[in-house]
Amino acid sequence: MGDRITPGPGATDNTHCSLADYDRLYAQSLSDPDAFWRDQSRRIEWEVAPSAIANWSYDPVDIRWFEDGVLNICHNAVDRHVASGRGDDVALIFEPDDPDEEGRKLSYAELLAEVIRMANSLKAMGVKKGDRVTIYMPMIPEGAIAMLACARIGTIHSVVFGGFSPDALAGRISDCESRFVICADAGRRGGKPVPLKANVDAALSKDGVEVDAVLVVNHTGANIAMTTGRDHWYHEISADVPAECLCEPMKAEDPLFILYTSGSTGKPKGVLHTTGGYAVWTATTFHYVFDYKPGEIFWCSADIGWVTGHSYIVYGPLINGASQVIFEGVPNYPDHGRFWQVIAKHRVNVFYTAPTAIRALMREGEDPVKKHDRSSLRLLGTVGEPINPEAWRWYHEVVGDGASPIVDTWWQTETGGIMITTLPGAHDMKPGSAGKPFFGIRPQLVDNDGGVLEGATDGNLCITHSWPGQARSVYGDHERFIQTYFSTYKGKYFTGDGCRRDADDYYWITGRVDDVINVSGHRMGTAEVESALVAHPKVAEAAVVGYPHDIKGQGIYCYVTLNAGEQDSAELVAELRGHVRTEIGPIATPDHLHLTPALPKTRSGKIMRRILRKIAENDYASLGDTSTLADPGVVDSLISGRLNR
Ligand code: 6R9
Repeated sequence: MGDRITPGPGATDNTHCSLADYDRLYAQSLSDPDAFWRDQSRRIEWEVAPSAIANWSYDPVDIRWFEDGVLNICHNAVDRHVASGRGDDVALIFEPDDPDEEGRKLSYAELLAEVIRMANSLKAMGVKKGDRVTIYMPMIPEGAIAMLACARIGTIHSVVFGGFSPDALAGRISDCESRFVICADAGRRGGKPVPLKANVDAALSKDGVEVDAVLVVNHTGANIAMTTGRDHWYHEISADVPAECLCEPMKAEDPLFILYTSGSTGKPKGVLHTTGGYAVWTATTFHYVFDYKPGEIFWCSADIGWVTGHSYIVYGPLINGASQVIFEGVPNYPDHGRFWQVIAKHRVNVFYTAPTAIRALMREGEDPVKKHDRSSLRLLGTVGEPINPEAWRWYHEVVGDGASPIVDTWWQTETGGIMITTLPGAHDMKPGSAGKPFFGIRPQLVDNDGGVLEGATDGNLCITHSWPGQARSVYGDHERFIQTYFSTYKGKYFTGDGCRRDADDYYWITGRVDDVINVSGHRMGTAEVESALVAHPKVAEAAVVGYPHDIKGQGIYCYVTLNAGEQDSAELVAELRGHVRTEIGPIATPDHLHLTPALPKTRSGKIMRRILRKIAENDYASLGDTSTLADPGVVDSLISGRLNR
């Protein structure tokens, strides 16, 4: 059942939610969801308060929350704090990549002025309500400002992670028929430039990818090309825009954003979130899970290119009026103490990061941590992948000096916000377990045939009832939304994760059960990497699997067969790894590339991935039944190939 750790003395004083509160609120959220969510919806300032609360069905799939409510989420994240006299409170504390460079702080009043400036610049470029705008930015305040500006004028943002390649960017621009791009000249990460505008140019040079306008923020002064008529410098176009811009009234179910995420098949899906339910969900989860109190400093080290950045850098914290750090850099530059130095410098109270970062820093020992003052920390959080108990303990004992509770928050791009976690004032923690369902969440474990499993057991994790932050569709392909999430187990949302429930009703996520691998907390479809590989002229066939990796959680293992006449060589291996990197982005770079004369196939020609996974894991004893293989000899040659690398 795992160890049980009770938060230390003082750690749970004065929290928003005790165990008795949790039990009462959770019970109410199940027995009377309308009353519960009507109460929570008051965290939002509505132009028209909703009278309808939950209105959803999983068969057929049609999800609506707060349907007749009207609001603007940017108003809730920015304007309302200024209007209520808190305009001088700090909203964003920008910490640049280079610690010697001066950062900057934006108050809520300054943030409002910046958002208006960006919103009016977008309008000046011809952007209108309902348009899709692609945002490809470094981790600078303008990234969040661009998202808020879109929300303000009712356009749908699609943020693409700055580490994605021009090809990946092009695919995401054309899939949602985005006519506008917001980017920076370049970004900086770990002392190296990231050529964002050059990547945009490369993406837009591809056939069929065309936009009306590109808005370029000058961040580093890089030497870049500007296409006349299409590209606009932000500082120029914004110089003479009006200083006012009304918030567009949005219906609760109007789309807010699209975010592309990898699935088990085909190209990435544009997960669609709408306005009202997402606002209520991010506001409520941020309040309870991070137990935020006015005046505290919050820091989520994610990138705005992932859902964590959307929900817990932009919308959740800002709707709650929080003060937070936006960090451009990486954990190991200029040295392995960088995270802890930032925590000391800005007196961070709540820190939210990924297990992969914790594991990488743990390798460097305690000294880089102990060098910096972490006495401001009150609460630690993790997200993105299962955290191994050893890393959990290091985070708790070394980083948090045993004093700060940890919230291990399980959720997904599709869930919009945190779904399973302990609450700091309510629950004991178990290293490696995310904990308990958040309000309104009904997890269910099922076997492969959909049979419901009760009690302490292992199974496939489904959610049986909708919650306000749930994704509503896949952009432009509702059928794919239904197929992906609601058809495996009819009438239930299937998460794609495996999970164990223990006798204390704690949930332990065991990882993906589909063909999605989780590399450093980033989702990668094996099919995406395979299609990048087979696009190479020398490659005949490819099969990609995940395998356990000390730092990244999972690594990418690629089996590749070459076209007739091509020779296996170290140069070719390097070339193919580089090829995947260029096609998708650095996060997709294969860890192992195994050239093999053949892949193990059934007689019907299906690649037996189960065997490939075992070989990648160096686990040859339990290959299971190989009798259905067309050519069992392939397995021996794969094993000797694995051992030689
Ligand atoms: C927020 C985010 C979602 C997948 C999810 C699961 C894994 C996320 C986790 C976790 C164990 C946690 N995951 N948080 N696994 N414990 N606390 O990461 O969204 O990028 O869509 O990934 O990440 O496998 O299904 P996303």
